[in-house]
Amino acid sequence: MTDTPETMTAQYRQDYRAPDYFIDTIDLDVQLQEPMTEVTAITRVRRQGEHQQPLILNGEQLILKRLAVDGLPYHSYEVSEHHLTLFNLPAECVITIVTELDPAANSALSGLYKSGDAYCTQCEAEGFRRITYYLDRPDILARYSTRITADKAKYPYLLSNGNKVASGALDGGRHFVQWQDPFPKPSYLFALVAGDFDVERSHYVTRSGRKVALEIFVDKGNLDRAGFAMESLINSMRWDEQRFGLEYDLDIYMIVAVDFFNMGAMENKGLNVFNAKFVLANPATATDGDYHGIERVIGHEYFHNWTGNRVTCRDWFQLSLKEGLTVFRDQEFSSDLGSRGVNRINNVRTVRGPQFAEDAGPMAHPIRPDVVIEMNNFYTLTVYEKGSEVIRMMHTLLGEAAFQAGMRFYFERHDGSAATCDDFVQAMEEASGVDLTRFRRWYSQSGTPELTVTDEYDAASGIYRLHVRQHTPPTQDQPQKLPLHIPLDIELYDQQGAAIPLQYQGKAIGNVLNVLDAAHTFEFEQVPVKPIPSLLRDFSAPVKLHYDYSDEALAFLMRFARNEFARWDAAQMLINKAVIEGVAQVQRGQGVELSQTLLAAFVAIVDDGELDPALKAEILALPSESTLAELFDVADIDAIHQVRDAIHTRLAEAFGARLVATYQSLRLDGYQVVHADMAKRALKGVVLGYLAALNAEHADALVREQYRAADNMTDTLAALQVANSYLLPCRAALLADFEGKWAKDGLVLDNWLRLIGSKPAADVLSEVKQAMNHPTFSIRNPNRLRALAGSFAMSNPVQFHAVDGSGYRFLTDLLIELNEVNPQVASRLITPLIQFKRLDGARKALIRAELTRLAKLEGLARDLFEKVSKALAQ
Ligand code: B3K
Ligand code: ZN
Repeated sequence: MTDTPETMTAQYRQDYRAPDYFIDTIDLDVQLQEPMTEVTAITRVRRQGEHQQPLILNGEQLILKRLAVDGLPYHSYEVSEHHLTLFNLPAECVITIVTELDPAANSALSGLYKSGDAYCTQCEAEGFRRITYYLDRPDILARYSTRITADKAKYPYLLSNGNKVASGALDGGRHFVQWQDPFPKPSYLFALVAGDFDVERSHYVTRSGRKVALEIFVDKGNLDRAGFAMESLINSMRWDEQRFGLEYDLDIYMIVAVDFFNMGAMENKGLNVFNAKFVLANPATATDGDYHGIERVIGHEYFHNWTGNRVTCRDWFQLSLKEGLTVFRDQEFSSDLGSRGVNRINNVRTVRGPQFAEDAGPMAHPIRPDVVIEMNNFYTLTVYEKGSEVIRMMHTLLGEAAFQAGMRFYFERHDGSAATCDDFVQAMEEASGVDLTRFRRWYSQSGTPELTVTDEYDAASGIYRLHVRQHTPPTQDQPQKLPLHIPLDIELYDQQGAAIPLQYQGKAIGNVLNVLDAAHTFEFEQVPVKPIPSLLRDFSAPVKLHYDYSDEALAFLMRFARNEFARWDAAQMLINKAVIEGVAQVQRGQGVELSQTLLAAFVAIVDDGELDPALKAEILALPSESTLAELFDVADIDAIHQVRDAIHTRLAEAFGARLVATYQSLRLDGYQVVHADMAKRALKGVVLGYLAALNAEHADALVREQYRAADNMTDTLAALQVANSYLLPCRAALLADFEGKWAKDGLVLDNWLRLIGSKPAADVLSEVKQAMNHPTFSIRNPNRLRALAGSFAMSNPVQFHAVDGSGYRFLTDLLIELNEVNPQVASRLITPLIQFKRLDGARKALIRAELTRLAKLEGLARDLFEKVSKALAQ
């Protein structure tokens, strides 16, 4: 990397200017050949208005071979490391640019690169400029035609966006295919793939009768793993018609699964490129979680066809316009097809854990950021997950019917164009008549708001009052905060667990209270007894809630709340209270004591014959250590670990003989990917963990047996996870057996790498380093790297934060190597090193020293530079 300081400068949202030139069409001719690929780009360019500005095209790592304007060689230009600038152009012209590039040398996996033997592309956010010189910004919408030429034997499939319009054989064993995309699109949605694949084919007839060919391209020999992805694609197409009234618009939809990919998948028009992890699955190789992930990501990319592709983003600061909305849509898809409660719980875990941590760290930003150095750094939990929560709040405030009216209005107004977040809110507001003035602040304000609720009950008048105060603590990017419009969903219960109707001034009112100001009091009439409130039901806003619940009240809600999420949430709060008290006890040198109320409430969950086993599993699975760390100003890593462990053991003791009985009752004959069975397997895994806490010797036998008898990857991995977390005697043998079976299958081996990275023992780093020598491991493959190094850095807090600094040093050394190879992946892995605000002074000092070492690195990539400099500014 030889980034000049000039490229480290920040871009500001406020500085947006409409482009000086438009590009209406682009004809690409891509000659794939070794070693250099030649790209000819012919664009029709139109000056926007009267001005003398030059045309400044973006380009990186390209060799310019030829430049012509209106067919004649052109000399009035300048080339620099990042630009091609053309002077004195006529108002309208045709520009021909011939460039060369080297895909095999592209380990950053942005632009055109090689994944194994195949060529593929990744252009979002700014990868197209690594293919040709172009106005590489999302508000330039052009019609693309793409001709690809390559060796026919090595690359029988040549794919691009849109419809195939011509193909044929050429001399020298080469062939070509010509594609035409009828929809104008921004360059980030361009894609090209060339390779030899097995193809899973099906079709879908849209509700207006268009027959769409569906094709999923996988590596040779993987056809038996493509069926579920196809099923998910068909389900997505049907669901989007039924719930959003949106239909697919081309005659073909292609998905290509590749091994080398920086993130999950990419929604290129008509030609999605996917990380193979989110396509390939069969019972022997994939867990229930993997199946869920495939359904979600296939849906997500498909839903982008309308929210992202038909209506795209004006500039990258508006990213949440497409991402927050599309995450909301994929969450609804998963919830309509599976369990709404369980999906909500898992989405909330992500927001409360890693997203809140992002808000509290040096990268804090609003869902619509104001300032960016490297755009790839803003594909964040804030833009995606909190972005989805913001859409969900609008859905809560408007209701489904008005929200859908807003969606229709949004498409009527903006289809075929590049829009802003404001445009979206405006459409929702106009279609519904709901005033969203204050709500808009969610787009500009960063950080996690905190709601503090107190209450009072007057028995004589039957009046119950809720006093709600909101406050958003300052974040690194924004010291001043304003009150937001927060929908607060509540319910009140009497002592028998019956819901008390909400009434004010003689009229029934809905469950969603509008908190608009810093302080607000809500009054409810005809409340017969002092109620127990269920607050922030369904996590109706991405905020932290403070209400002084007693253990008894939480146990009550775990039992009586009418909503699944609220029951789970009450259990979380009960555990959180116990962890806060437990850490204080441990710090005073005492043992961890749990209240009888807590123990009885959890025993009642195990005993509840009516409860969906999936929800049971969610309630019994304790919050992760990193989520618990968010409860403290200074997080005592070791004490949190110790207390969480102790709670787990106390609960196991309280469950006692119920555990074996439950474990045995969850046996299944045969493997099916259906909710009822997935639920049982999830609960079985959680129960096996409790059994290990109770009696390691017994668990060792059970784990060995489960591993031996398993006919699916979920049960296999559940056994391995317990063996690993409790360091059972069988650990080494089972891990070795697993490695022996799957040594050549990267995706499955990732599970093994994750187990190694999360080994809860002081020698974990030596095992990690050894695994890096595994023939299937490569620092160039993001999946392998994330599985091994990511699990160590993000899911093994005690070892990663070891007080000798070995974890920090290991990660920093790796980042230095990755800085050259793949800065985008490096920039994701650095997260646990920059979020050090809650650590103690000694650990902070160790981390600062490592970050300083990185900061001094010559040729530090922009991606890392942005994060390291912000972290050190803390
Ligand atoms: N839009 C892509 C993400 C691109 C990330 C670029 N660094 C996948 C998605 O959100 O659907
Ligand atoms: Zn997306």
